Amino acid sequence: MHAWPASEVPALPGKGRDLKIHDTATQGTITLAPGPVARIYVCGITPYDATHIGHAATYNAFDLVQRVWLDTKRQVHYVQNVTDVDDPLLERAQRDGHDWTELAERETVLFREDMTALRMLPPQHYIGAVEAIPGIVPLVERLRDAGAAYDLDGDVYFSVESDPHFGGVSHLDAEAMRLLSAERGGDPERPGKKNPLDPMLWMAARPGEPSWDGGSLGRGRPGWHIECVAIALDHLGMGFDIQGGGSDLVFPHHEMGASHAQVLTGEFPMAKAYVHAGMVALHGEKMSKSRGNLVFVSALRRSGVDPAAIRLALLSHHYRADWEWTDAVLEDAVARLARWRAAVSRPDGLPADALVEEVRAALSADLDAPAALAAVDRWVELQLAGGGDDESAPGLVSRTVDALLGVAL
Ligand code: 5CA
Ligand code: ZN
Repeated sequence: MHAWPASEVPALPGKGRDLKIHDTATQGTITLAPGPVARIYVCGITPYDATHIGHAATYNAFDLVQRVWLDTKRQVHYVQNVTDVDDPLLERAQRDGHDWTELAERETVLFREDMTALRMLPPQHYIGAVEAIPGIVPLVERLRDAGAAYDLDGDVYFSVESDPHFGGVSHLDAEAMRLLSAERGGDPERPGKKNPLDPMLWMAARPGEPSWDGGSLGRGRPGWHIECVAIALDHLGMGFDIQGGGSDLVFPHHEMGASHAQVLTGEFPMAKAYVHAGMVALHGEKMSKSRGNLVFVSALRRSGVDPAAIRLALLSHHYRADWEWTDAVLEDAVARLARWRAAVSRPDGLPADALVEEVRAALSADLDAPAALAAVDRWVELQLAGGGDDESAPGLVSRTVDALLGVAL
């Protein structure tokens, strides 16, 4: 699949700092010092509805990661998937009488437009589950041949007991895992499984559902976790820097994915850091396609909201916080954007070298975007109150805000 166009990232004077980031697996903050090419995998959308503010907030967090790395003069190798075949997509298409491929294609097009408008940097590899199937099948065969997967009425399950590190991403107890598994696509109640938590790797073809040639597995379609593992290993290899997604992916998705990869390769860990964004709520509940309490990025754009204001609204919350979308959040962002634009449109201003370092310091410390905004706010207030005579300052502030925060002033 093709991704979306990249907006240019201005180079800043000097060099940024290495990223310190909270890692779910070690339950602490670690300093990542990637080589010249930093590697990141971020779980993509299941395209059965438009991009909502919750999605955008999660992708914003990982966009900041890349901007921090680029500022350290590294290259970034970024991979993202599209879960373009899965139960929720098929169910939605069936419910609405649409062709599932057309639904997936339409929503993926819209997602690309939203990401472009929000100035999110595109992945180098943007891979659909369907196009990944030829790479998934041999992985499932290998797991089965190694005794880490088993057949149940034609479906193939991964045995969580085959990974000595299983549980090391989420640190949940068995009961919590069972509940989350049932809630998030698993089938802990299915009789015949070796362990109720075992996730499906390959689902045998069901009548009326799409299916693909699975070689020795028979016709069917891939499970959700192995999809991301196959794409990540194919394009990044083991030991990449960050596996990213929202906190609703900690279990089972990222736990299972790590186990699949570790059993397949015999290496540990799959990713140096497992990074999770908090959940955005609307009217007191997590914004979710299944609940339908959504604010769409595309709807805001259509109603005339500047995407830069949406981006500032996302940035005004720490990525790890759970937060609530309200009209006031957006109004504050619109007002902030206007102030910032007024401040940088003056011909000269207060020297801004210290501000560049403050923004760098804030973002490298576990992506503290609210602290970065506060630093810019301070410069802006002084600038609007009178400013100085440094002709290069307004341009430097614009470039800093663009390069590190993805906001075009
Ligand atoms: N296709 C899978 C990942 S492989 C998936 O979870 N798709 S999704 O469309 O449901 O979500 C896409 C991304 O948005 C995931 O990282 C998910 O954790 C994140 N996300 C979903 N809802 C919210 C929310 N309310 N707030 C923050 N992030 C969210
Ligand atoms: Zn994923």
